[in-house]
Amino acid sequence: MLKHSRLAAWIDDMKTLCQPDHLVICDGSSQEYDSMWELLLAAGVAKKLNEEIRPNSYLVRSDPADVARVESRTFICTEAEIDAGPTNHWTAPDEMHTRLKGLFAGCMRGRTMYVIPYSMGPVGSPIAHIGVEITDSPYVVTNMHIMTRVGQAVLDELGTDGEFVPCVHSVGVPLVDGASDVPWPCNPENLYIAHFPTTREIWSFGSGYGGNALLGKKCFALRIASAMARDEGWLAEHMLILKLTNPEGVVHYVTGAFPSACGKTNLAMLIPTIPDWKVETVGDDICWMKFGDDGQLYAINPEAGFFGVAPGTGMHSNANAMLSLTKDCIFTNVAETDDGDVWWEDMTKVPPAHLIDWKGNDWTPASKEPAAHPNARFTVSAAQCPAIADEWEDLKGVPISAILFGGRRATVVPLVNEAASWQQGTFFGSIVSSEKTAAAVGKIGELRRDPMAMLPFCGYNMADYWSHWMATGNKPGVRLPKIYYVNWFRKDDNGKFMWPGFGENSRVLKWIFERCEGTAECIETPIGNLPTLDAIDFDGLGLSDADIAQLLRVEIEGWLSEIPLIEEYYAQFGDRLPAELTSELNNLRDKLQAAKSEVA
Ligand code: O2Y
Ligand code: MN
Repeated sequence: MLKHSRLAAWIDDMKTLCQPDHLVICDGSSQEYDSMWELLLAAGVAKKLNEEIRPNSYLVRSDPADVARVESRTFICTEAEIDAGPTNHWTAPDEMHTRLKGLFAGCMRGRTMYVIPYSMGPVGSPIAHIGVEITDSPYVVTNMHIMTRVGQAVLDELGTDGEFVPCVHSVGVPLVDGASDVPWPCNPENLYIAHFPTTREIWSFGSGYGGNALLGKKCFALRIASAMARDEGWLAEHMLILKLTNPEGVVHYVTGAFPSACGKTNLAMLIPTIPDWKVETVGDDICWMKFGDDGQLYAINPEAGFFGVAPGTGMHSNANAMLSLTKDCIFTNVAETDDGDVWWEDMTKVPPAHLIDWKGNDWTPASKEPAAHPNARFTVSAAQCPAIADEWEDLKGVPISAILFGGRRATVVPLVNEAASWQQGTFFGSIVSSEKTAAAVGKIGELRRDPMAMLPFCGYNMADYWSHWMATGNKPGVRLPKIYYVNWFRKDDNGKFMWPGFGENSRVLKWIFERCEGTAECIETPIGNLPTLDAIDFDGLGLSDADIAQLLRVEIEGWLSEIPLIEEYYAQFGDRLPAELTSELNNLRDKLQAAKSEVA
């Protein structure tokens, strides 16, 4: 018996609409988790991996038409189109509700409706929020068990009238008149991932994959939460959270926003190459920050697990991720080895001689297609990460000293620069750009602007979101984090990466740490504060003085040629663009021109 009458009424309404054969209120137990796998094994979509090698772990193969988030079918439904802004797909709420109600009518016939009460963030944290996902996918239930906190404790926290975000999901394939099921039901022709920021609800139809279906993640923790954060004066960001400890035991917590496939999970779990420095993980993807009584921003990771990209992950690139994956994992769309384990590109230098690929076909190193889908995923509890920080579930969150923005830029953007103010930092965040990736459907390799790495995840007009950042910086009595723009992806004239990245990024983190402590040197430039040439420890990297100068220089011409591109990008936001951004852009132009005439 549910004691929350609004929740009970909503479940009744959804049951009437979707007409499932059965209804289950999920309790988050291990028995429930195991029973979902029994269903998925029987359906032929999952395979239990070799218990000796990878205990209690499963491989799932999705339909090849359902392998990634689909931005073109992701909608922000506000009354006025302008409130969704030019970077989101928009439909009016009434129109979308009508369309969805038509699709959801009877969509769960022949299936079970699972009701998943879940907390984003440790249950009881003042920074956490609660959602309830209704789904007809047992695969979603298993993933939600790992990625969020599910069960009775959440219902207890909700009490009789607590706030929750209602999230409805269906794979969109009713089983009518005893029709037989397929291993991975989905309905890509009728795909909708619809968000209603005003009424704070989410409806998703037609996909069973990742961000489209695990509605606590991108849909709630970013799109809906960003609108909640705007209304309530906090920040919901697409950021990792890491704990950095120096050899003396002093700690700073750092967040970082990077577009998909820029090595965010690797940075969150980095093993420093500099002696006696320690990096520990608080979160790898999403960060919610609220002001504490002391005026500092405190952050939690609203998630309980990692839904990481498998290809590219190996002991060489992210040992902590690999060591997290030894047991109790879900692998989706990776390849299967002959001894019943998993493999993906770059997991090992030498691929196995034979595999079953993500589509279920024989594969050898001579095969033309990759063995794992480029967006293949692992799902694993964050608690299994050897680098997880003790305080990762601290109810009050961790105080943030620095915020990083970064993209994948071959030219212009230096290795690191520090914003001279919160306003300049917000400007840097607004102009982040990166190459397109496999996590989003589209052409791989193209460059796109991805402000604050929130382009696909901002639940309202991006320009209003920037205004919210500006307002956050103007709150009286706050002690704001410093903001940095980093770029691990500079290339030299021969197209070779100039910076080794991975564990060596700790050298940049050290400089940032020391800036927070007030002990590291910098020089003031038109693009903020740059490290002096000897402020970062480059010893042993084999970089020449010219390389270092190149990594840390202000490319005046390059930045000047970016300005019209930024202007053009900003123009789409019309008068919603905060005046502070125009003023930052004008300041940058003036300072670059002054620096240019000085050099000349
Ligand atoms: O393709 C998907 O459904 C997942 S996308 C994703 C998953 C985990 C973390 N980040 C992302 C992303 O696209 O930023
Ligand atoms: Mn992400």
